[in-house]
Amino acid sequence: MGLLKQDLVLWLLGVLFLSNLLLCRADVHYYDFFVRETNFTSLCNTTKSMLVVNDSYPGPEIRVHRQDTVYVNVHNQGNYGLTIHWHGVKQPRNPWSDGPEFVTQCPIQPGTNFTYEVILSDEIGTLWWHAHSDWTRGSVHGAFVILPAENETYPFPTPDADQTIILQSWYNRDYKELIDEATSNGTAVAPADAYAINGHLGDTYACANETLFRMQVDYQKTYLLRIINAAMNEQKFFAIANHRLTVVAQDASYVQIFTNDYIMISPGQTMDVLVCANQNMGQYYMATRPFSDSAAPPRNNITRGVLQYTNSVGGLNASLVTLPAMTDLDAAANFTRRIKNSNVTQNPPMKVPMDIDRRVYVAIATNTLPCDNCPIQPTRLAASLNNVSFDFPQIDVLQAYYNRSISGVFTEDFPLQPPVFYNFTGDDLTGLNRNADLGTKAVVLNYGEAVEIVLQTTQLGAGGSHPMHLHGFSFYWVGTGSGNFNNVTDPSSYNLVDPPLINTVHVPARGWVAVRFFATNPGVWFMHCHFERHSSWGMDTVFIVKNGTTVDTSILPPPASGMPRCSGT
Ligand SMILES: [Cu+2]
Repeated sequence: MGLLKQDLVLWLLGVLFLSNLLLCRADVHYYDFFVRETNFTSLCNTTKSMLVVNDSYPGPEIRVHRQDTVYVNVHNQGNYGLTIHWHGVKQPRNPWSDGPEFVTQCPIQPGTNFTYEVILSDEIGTLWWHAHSDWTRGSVHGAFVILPAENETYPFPTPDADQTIILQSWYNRDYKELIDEATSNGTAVAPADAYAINGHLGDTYACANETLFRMQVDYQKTYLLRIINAAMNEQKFFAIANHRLTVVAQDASYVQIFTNDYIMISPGQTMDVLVCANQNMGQYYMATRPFSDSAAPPRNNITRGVLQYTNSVGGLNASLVTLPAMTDLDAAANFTRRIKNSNVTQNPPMKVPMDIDRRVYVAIATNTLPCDNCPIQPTRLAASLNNVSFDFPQIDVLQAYYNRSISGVFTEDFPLQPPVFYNFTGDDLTGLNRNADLGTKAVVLNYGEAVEIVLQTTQLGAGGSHPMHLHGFSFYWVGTGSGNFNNVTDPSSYNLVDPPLINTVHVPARGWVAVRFFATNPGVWFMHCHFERHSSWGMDTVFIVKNGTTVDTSILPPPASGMPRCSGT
């Protein structure tokens, strides 16, 4: 089926949309990222050496316009190899610069550098960048702000200023040490010690010497908050005392504007939110705490910052800021279901596949695997998609796929449905075998195919929801429901009119979501849970989109200067 007549019309509209934007000059920007260990002190004077970019936590902000191209030269001055990913940038035809370690590249080794070519297309608003190797993204991350193109306006009154708000997890120990130790023991990394807003832990922790993040505002001005959930394993509620939050975009795509007292944001997601400084001039807390529906919840800490009116007098009133309880499922669901795609002209025309060529039904689970070398117990924790626990190869999948002379790196047989059907969302799964199969398996899609992925949570292991992220695409989130997905009756409940266009979807506990997209970006694209512990355990897979029939629908050649070398090649 692929692209039908109706899709052709939409495609032409899309070309017009992009060429309109291109009438103005698309700029090229150059950034240098120096990645090195820097000392930071927090929580009762714990000093730790942390790998960061340009000595800052969070790292430097990239700030460009729509359709620009960005070159980032990453100089690895640290002690181990790493990669960087440009989260939510679709990188048309250019998987070479996408970043996930051993999926599209091998790590940039210490003492070497690699220049990423980050190609923007229709993204608008806020995205972010982060390391994509082991747990290093805990400290190696920053905002990626995409302003309207020169001849383009916001689909709402232009805000007076903007402010990036990055929600983070803080560990007293080194991120790499933590995951290396947990991996060799077959155990879980302990929950984060604290949470931070823009690197500040705030005033709720045991030691009173923590700094508060302060955002200065002028009375009656409107601010665009660019909120990024960079936390490792925690979905987050966020609110500001006395101030309502007006959501205008998610994952670099405009949404139908709505106002709420709080937001719920999953790791990997970004939200653009307007806040008007229209209250009595004073100081107001902003606050964040986790949302969790898992049997293995994170710490229920609140971290606070301050919204501070210029020339205000008087102290802070802690009682004014209210957040939903950590386990408030309704608060999370009620917020998330309000997000709808907007038909403003600043969004690309909606191209929701009405008929699909391929459905991939994916059961998400946490598992255990036998472990002969584990010192504590003879099993290790694992996770899987359709019972395949992703085994990271030693040579990246992209290189092996592009250069067919390398074999044995991956196979093309990721199961298109769960190998065993059981009551995925049932309570008593005690009799089930919790083993998974290790493998490096990909789904291969034809260029232009209309794809539906149905993501199904299971109660195997700790259960709970998962923020599932796909590289190389934004997809339409067309459906969600509780219980086990029914492929006959559930599609009738889909929203094919105004589904949000996002890159990370919240898959609810004891339920499912359906997402759709056209496979028009040839390349090798990672899909994984954005809870770092789950991704480390194997809750990942790879989508390979084959080339189309023309040069313009085929993968770009690798960079002339070469890719980072894999060991042994
Ligand atoms: Cu997960």
